[in-house]
Amino acid sequence: SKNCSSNSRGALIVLEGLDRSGKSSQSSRLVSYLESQGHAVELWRFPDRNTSVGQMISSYLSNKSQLDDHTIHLLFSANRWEKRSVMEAKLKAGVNLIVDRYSYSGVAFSSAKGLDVEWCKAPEVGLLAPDLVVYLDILPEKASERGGYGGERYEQLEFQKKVAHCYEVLRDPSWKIIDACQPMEEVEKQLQEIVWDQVVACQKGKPLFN
Ligand code: DGP
Ligand code: NA
Ligand code: NA
Repeated sequence: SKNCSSNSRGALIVLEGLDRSGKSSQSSRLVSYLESQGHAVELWRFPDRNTSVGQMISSYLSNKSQLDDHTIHLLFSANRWEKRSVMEAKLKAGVNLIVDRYSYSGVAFSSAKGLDVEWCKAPEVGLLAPDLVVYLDILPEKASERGGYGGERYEQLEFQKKVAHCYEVLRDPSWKIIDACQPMEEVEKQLQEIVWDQVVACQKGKPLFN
């Protein structure tokens, strides 16, 4: 890896995917696995609905409030910014962070509404760069069959199709793609293999910024 320093730090690992792609259960299984292997690790998710910004987001997602598309976009971004310094401190202290959604959700979901992609990316500049992005790949039709959506604002097939397209545009060759239609245990195993390499690499000390 580039610029190895002597300090070891945690890895910033992001899981992305459509609603009901399995990110939440896979990220918690992954955390249990890494813990069982003796790694310092924490499960994080965005949006983090516990902060006051997060409560505004939660109210918007459950259709209890209406907000302009740009406004909610900036709130999602602010919700990541308000956690940035804590994340940085954890990583520097050697804690691996498994993060359920990050900036890519921000860009994919807002550009799916028709907002300009470059405008959507701008407020994300300066957040910590992930060491690894894993995309849980599922067709929107398959995801919608999984026990139905929970009824939040974005959980609609036609919209999720647009989000899937936006993720395809955002994807770069460094992303690891896992077929999320496989049995849960298979997805879990592949995720463990991909992440294991990354955790070991980061403990050799890759820099936190691009
Ligand atoms: P979740 O708690 O992971 O189910 O996410 C809630 C919903 O919000 C889900 O439909 C994805 C969407 N979402 C997550 N992050 C962002 C973001 O940064 N911007 C926008 N517009 N939507 C997001
Ligand atoms: Na959801
Ligand atoms: Na989730």
